[in-house]
Amino acid sequence: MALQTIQRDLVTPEEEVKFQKFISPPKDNPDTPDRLKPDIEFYRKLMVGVDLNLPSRLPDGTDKVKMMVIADDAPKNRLPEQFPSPLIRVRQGQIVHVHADGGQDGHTIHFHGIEPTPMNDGVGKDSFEIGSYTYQWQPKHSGTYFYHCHKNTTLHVELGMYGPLIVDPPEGPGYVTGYNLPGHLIRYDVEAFWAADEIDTRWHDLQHNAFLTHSGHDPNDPSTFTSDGILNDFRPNVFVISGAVRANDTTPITDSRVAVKAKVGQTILMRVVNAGYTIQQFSFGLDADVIAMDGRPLGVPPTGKYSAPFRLSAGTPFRLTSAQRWELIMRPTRTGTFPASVDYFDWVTGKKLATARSQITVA
Ligand SMILES: [Cu+2]
Repeated sequence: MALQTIQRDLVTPEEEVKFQKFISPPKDNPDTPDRLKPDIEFYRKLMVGVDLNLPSRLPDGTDKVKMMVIADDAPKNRLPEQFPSPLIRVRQGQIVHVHADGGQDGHTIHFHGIEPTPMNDGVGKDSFEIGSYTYQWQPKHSGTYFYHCHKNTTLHVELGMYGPLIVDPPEGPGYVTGYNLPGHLIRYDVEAFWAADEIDTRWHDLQHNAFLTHSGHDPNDPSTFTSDGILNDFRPNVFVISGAVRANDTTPITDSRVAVKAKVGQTILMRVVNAGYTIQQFSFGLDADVIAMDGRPLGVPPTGKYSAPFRLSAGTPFRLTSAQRWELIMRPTRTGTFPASVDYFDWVTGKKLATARSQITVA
């Protein structure tokens, strides 16, 4: 597909001042450079509180965790506030606008795996933190992604400021790009998106700039660093898949965001992302073809020229670290209830911390 090329001049000194790094809150709410008419638009408000109810009380008596999310902010038909943040779904080649309101605190949205211009990449330290801004980008590769705040990232992502991002091929939902001659399209009937994550409830009592340099100060002056953070000390005590909290190591999650239902003869597309900080080991009780990793289809030119899709036989585990994404195709041939699980391993010691179970029901 031919993508649109924008001819532009260099950023002027007047423009540049609006895009200064390390300014929190930003000096200005800059206009989007090279702004085009969008094919699709989303509205997001950064850092909105949502309670995550727990299936049982923690030892300290708490029965909910305060999450911070990137909420839908659409002028009409606004989605309820939710954890994880609501899906952004676009098609390859579309001009996408995401109108983001970061408020006075200054947040960002980074569209992980998308390749926009630097101003639209939403990496606070490399571009700028926003008050309000319209992110503009055009996805070149269909696949599985996620988006998240990239200010004080370690904390803000942990607090819940992330959401799933799907780039469909131009044919739209129901088709995924994967090795399949002649057109490298695979049709699927059932789609699931697992964002596995874990929560250290102590972190949710921190203020959102914890361990960040004080706003407005010289970011290179150590005397402005705060020491109220514990972000090297991660001891998760709540484990989730796509916002559904597991009760214990053995009870399957039946929440419809996680449990998969399909019929014999149907094709299941399983999208999986490690949205946490542990090493996550996934296992599915059906044979699966791994067709894509990190938003790039295996075996499909140009990016997959030197790779190939491969088969994982039922129950074969695979591990993902933070932000890794895999796409798996499963084609159940018999009825039954098949296990599906995530094991969470400590990011430093490698010790197993917990298991979250669910299932794939084939009728
Ligand atoms: Cu943030």
